[in-house]
Amino acid sequence: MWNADVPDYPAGHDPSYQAIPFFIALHEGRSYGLFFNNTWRSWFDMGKTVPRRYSFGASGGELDYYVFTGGAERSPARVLQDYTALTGRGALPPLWALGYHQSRWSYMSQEQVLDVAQEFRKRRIPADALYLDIDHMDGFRVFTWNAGTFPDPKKMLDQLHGQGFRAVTIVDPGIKRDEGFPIYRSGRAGGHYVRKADGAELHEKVWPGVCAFPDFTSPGARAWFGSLYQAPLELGVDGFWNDMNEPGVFPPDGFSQPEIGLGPQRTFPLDARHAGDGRPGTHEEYHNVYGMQMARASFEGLRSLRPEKRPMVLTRAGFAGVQRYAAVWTGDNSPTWSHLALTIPMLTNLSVSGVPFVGADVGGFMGSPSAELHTRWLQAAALTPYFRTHSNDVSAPREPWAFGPAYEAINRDTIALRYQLLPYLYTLFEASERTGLPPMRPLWFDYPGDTRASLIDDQYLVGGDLLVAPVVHEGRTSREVVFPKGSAWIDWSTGIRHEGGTSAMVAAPLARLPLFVRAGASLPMVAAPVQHSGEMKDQPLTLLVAAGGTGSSRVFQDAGDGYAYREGKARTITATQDGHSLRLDIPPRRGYQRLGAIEFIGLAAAPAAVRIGGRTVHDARFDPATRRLRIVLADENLKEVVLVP
Ligand code: NBV
Repeated sequence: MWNADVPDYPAGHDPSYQAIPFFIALHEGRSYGLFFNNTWRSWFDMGKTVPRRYSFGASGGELDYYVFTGGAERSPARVLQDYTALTGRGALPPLWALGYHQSRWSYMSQEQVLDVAQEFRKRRIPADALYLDIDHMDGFRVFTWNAGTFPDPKKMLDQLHGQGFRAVTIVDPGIKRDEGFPIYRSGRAGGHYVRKADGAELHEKVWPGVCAFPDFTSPGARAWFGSLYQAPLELGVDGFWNDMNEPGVFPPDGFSQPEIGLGPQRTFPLDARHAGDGRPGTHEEYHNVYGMQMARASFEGLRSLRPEKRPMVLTRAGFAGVQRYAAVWTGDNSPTWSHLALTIPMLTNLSVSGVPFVGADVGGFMGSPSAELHTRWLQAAALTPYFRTHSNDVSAPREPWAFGPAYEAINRDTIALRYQLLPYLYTLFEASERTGLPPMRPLWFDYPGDTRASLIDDQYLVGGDLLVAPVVHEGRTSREVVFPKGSAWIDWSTGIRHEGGTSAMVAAPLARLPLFVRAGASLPMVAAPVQHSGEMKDQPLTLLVAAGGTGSSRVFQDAGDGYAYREGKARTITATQDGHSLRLDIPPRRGYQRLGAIEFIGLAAAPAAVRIGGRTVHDARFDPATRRLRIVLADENLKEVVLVP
């Protein structure tokens, strides 16, 4: 457990960008969890040295650990609820943060950024955010702009906002040691930098050249760094991206790729000094929390500078509890099929480590994916919590249209699927804030008793109601899907029902992401095409009801940003299915999207009649090809829909 900058990491490589010394055990359907509350370099030997025995330890600190028994249920969900009650839960992100995000290292000028934005709108491909990587800065000095290439950031940001885009800028921890740089001087004057063992300011090389580094384990340094967000906020920047915060540094005699690659990681000297929030200590003790404390400085700065909006912070490094401050992405992955496959276990493992808002760079960061790999990757990522395409400085363009018209059409549909299901994802994030349960889950998390399903790592669940089985191998047009025991699953595209405990080969032509809805579930969707999340509020909701099961589902609605929902300015619709009836509890509207339609899927045939409140509905439409029955609602005054077989 040692936060490390590991570009191009092979599968199974250890250590990685984040150290979260927590695991969930599962044995014969029963779970417990163990959290080793130790920030030093720690290790876990899971039956490697002595089979059937595990051990753990650290290079320093105390043997302080928590065991979560899982309560009476002994379930993974209960373990995670208890773990996140201790280490914190992810706050509900602003709605736009759950949309599609497009990034690259770097969009080099303000014209280029605006061109990309315009291209999205012209081609009617939905997107919510564009990212500005390190080249937007003046000589990589944080919180500055390159006056040559971004002469008028305010104007650019206004134009982006006018088209419904948000902008996210990168903020690295290294601050250029430059007497002419006011931020460097103000950090030094405040005594906010990490010091060497001999007390002198610590200097290491990163992008800007020689840098000093804020000591994020000091409350004063965090407050100071947090206050620096005022300038970009005033210009209109919407979100922020903390990179290189393991911390990763370059070799003293210049940057060379192999040396920041795998192997012993370049970071601060282990005897560098940190304030440790009142408990001073060495870098060896605080290395693993440096990144999380940076994300905290960013999050808390944004909370106090702009209290009416929810912060959007993305971080690369983190520790147990990072979920309180930021979304997490899995760093510099590669454009290979094995890296695509790896995203599922990586993201589900982060999720069950308490971090709900997670994603991997779509297409692989380290180079250029083939058109097919990119298309499949976009599909696999479309329902992951954080959905961003990003690539390095030498890779070919990777906007959704970059691979030609045939792929563009598929990519558009993939991103549109994300937007259709955004109300469902949003509902899951609201629940996650209260319960700690992640939107993205490995199958064993919800089905701990199903031994076969619990071994699957190329499928994932989104909440309890969606099962996603992406194609992660080249050239495939079908794949096997394992359906967890205890639920039946309705194929999103065909309406075909699969019983739990079975598996099936399903068709997966290039244009299709195999997707299944749990019978009994009711999912909120926006059926009409939107260009960004801001357009959703004007569209009615469609409730997608997977027939032939029982269950109760929620739909959470609020303003999409801000904190009024915590004072009750929100509404929750409940839909309960049992047998052939769907009961609805729809509180009065107060300006949220209205429920405009109900769509049943998984019906074997058209029902003989559809009744709402005892009256027969005459314009319900059944499509035998998809087995969907669509009922358009005149208003929200309904309590029950009955399908007469
Ligand atoms: O800022 C440049 C990149 C960034 O695009 C990437 O997402 C980070 O993971 N950054 C790493 C630093 C350069 C790595 C070679």
